[in-house]
Amino acid sequence: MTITITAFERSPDGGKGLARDTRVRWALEEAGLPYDVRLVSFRAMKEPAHLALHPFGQIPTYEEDGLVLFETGAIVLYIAQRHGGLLPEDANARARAVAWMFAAVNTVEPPILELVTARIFEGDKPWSKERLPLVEERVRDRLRQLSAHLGDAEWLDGPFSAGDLMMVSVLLRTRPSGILDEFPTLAAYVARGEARPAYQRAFAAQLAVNAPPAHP
Ligand SMILES: N[C@@H](CCC(=O)N[C@@H](CS)C(=O)NCC(=O)O)C(=O)O
Repeated sequence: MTITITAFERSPDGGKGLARDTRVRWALEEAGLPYDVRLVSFRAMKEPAHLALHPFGQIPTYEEDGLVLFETGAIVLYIAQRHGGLLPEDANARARAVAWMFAAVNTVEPPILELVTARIFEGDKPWSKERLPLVEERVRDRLRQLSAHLGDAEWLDGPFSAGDLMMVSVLLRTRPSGILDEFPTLAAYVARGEARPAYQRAFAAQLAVNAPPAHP
């Protein structure tokens, strides 16, 4: 079995681990699966060879013995369903972990993506100063709710699961804005995720691509 994922040839975040290949790398590391990485340029992502793997011309993709997947939620779920450690055995607990995966990408990530757009791509627009506080407040609303739910718990629902993997990955994207640190409960939750050896390996692997050590 050979697993190949795609990742940015050079991530715009310069190696902060915010590009979405990191969450797939993390899942593969949690599952103990070796994988290859094919790096793609922004131009190559929009060319037919890559569009055949990913209809929206994005990264990451996942290839394994004739199977091609895109969408990180689907990729992480596929890995989690086939290998131990990322989903509970109990059927109800498993369904709840999957619900948290969807919550991460479908409820929490959208306002965070708006924030990234507002800060990075719309920062030079004349209306940006007025819009940004509105977008930030939408992110805070979600983070307040999530923080209240998490409370003193270590993870979202019992032991660490793919739901936490996706949620931590999504929350990491609020760090550059400073908003994550406004929520100490969530900042500590994210730090617990980052402290996992599998995350550390995933982070180091993407860093080696995006900020390779300088040679003397
Ligand atoms: N919903 C998709 C989003 C994929 C996505 O936005 N990928 C970004 C990198 S993190 C990308 O390829 N951006 C370049 C582009 O859209 O041209 C997923 O979770 O896989």
